[in-house]
Amino acid sequence: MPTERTLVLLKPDAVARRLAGPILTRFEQKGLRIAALKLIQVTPELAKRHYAEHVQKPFYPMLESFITAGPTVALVLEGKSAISVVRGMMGPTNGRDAAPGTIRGDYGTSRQMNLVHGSDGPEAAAKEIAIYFQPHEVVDATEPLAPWLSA
Ligand code: YYY
Ligand code: MG
Repeated sequence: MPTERTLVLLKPDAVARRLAGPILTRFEQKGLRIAALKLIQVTPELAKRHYAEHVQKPFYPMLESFITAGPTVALVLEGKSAISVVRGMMGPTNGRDAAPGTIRGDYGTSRQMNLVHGSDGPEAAAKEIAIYFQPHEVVDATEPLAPWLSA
């Protein structure tokens, strides 16, 4: 059960709908630690780096318009199995398929405007954290309560 870091985005729909706080609260309540956090404007160039695997797909132009449409909160979350824990809390891509209790299931019915991004594996997490954050922006911390959160 390794301690992992994952790149999470609270996408422009989450920020515009004033859901950044409630979604962040869910991750904190789960016991994940915020290791980095900032509000950014995603540029088309940044979107192409982040979504490199999707750039050639038919839906990419719409995805780029959406992700650059307004401010996004970028964060690094840390915890035991943080990558899969976050993916589980997000739910599947399409809000219509996402079960109640997941973020996408509770807050939306869209496939594109699905509120949140989370890295889908260790390689993606390393790549995506490096796209959004300089090494010094990701803050180490020793947490006295760690054993109570994830022993
Ligand atoms: O990892 P996840 O966000 O759940 O889905 P991906 O398959 O990586 O797609 C990235 C992003 O692209 C997705 O969150 C919505 C959007 N998208 C889309 O607009 N239309 C599709 N047919 C597939 C994905
Ligand atoms: Mg993905």
